[in-house]
Amino acid sequence: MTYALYYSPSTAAMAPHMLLRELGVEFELRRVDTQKGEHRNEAYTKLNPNGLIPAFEHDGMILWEAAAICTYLCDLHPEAGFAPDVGTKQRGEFYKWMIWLTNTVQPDLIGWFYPDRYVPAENAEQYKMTMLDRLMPRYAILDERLRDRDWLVGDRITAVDLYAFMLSRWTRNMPRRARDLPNLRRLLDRVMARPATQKVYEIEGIAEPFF
Ligand SMILES: N[C@@H](CCC(=O)N[C@@H](CS)C(=O)NCC(=O)O)C(=O)O
Repeated sequence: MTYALYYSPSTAAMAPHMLLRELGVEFELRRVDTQKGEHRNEAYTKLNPNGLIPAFEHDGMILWEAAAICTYLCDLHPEAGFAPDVGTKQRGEFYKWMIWLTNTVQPDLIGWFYPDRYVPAENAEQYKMTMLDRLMPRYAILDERLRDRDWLVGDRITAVDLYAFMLSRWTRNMPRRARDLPNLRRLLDRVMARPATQKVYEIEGIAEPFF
């Protein structure tokens, strides 16, 4: 079995990277230099035709979409418990949170980071503020969910917590941040303290602020 993760530091590759380290499996890390535009070159777009990071290879089979990669890895390593068992109610909740994070929270984050892809330059600042106004109630939903629990699904860490951590840290330089919400902050601290997370930060060379 060979796994390879195509990544660039501090991107959507982070949750799959964290999960691979949590699982303790062998994998190759292949850096794509986005500064040089390598994510748009012919070799990379053969792997991910969207020209986006990450991509993942498993014995010649290619996946893209960070949430799909995470869920697939959970399925390949059920013994590690990073997703509840298939067919359980908790698995249903796992899908709910994972899909909501990737199709509701993540697009608004992309809108914040790349307003020029959606509106003319003169409207960019206003568009970013609209994204921020949409994002913060979504982080409040996570915060409320965590009011009386340690993890988003069940009673142990799952891939959904890693994904929520990744998307929360994308707010670290915004005027309002996920870490300002106290229950969510506890989750971020808990995930940050894990050896797998520390290793990812070390290897990706991520400096403060951490989230
Ligand atoms: N929905 C995709 C989004 C991936 C994505 O937006 N990747 C960003 C980095 S965080 C990227 O490659 N950006 C380069 C670009 O847009 O040119 C996923 O979750 O895998």
